[in-house]
Amino acid sequence: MMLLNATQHAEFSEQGYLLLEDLIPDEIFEPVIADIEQGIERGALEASEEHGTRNTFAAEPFDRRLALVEEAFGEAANVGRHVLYKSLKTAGMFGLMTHPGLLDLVESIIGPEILSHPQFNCQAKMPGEEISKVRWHQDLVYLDADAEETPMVNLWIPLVDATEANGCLEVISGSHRTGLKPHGRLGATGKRDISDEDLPSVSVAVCPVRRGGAILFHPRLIHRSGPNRSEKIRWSIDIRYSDADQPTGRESVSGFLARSRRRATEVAATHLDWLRLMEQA
Ligand SMILES: O=C(O)CCC(=O)C(=O)O
Repeated sequence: MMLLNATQHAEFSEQGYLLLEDLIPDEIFEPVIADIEQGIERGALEASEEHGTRNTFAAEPFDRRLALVEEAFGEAANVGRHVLYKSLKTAGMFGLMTHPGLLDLVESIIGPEILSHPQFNCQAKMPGEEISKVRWHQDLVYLDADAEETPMVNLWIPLVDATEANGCLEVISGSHRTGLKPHGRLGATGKRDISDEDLPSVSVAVCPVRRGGAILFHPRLIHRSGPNRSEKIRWSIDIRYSDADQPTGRESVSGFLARSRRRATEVAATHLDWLRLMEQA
């Protein structure tokens, strides 16, 4: 079992995050990336047919393809709709969410009754961005207030190397101990942000992380991601886990039981169980 050691526990309590390298093997990423490629293929095929071509840019590399497809067919074609944000409910994604190496770490923070939380995202941060679209925020504000005390932990997982140049995560170390801040709403995007005067005056940690690594962080940690000034897409997945016996703050959407001692027979075995729960919710 890969548990956090005492030093990592102390660091997590103090800083509100941990940068972990070499946590997720390639064989876990490959099916996720294959699922994303398949979703892009579907979207690109639909868009290309409308444009009278059948070019889906299939030979392009993963970290360029969606950008090229959007350039060809326009953002309005929404080619990424089958994979972005909460669309990726696939076997590959389920394999990542239930990777024992991740669940062991999660268990050492929130205990053995683990719900894969309904709030998750697959994000493509597009190249050539001058201003980041993800500003300072705390993830907990996106959940109903009844989840404020629910033991919960977040994981941010890059599918490509995340660097300062392509907009890796930035965090305010220790900010999870400074309370929930007021958040405004950013125009029509639905995204929330904290204004500069409400930010604690502590230093910002820029957190580059190579593919295979992840950032484990507290749901109250103030974080953002920088602009993507590179020429490639910064793909990432963010997921959360919460104590399965406590409110998720998203009662209308279902997560799935990822590990449990008390309710072992209810643990989701495949992504089909997850889909079934989503339909029932
Ligand atoms: O992926 C990003 O750019 C930002 C992710 C984020 O803010 C989150 O995981 O809450």
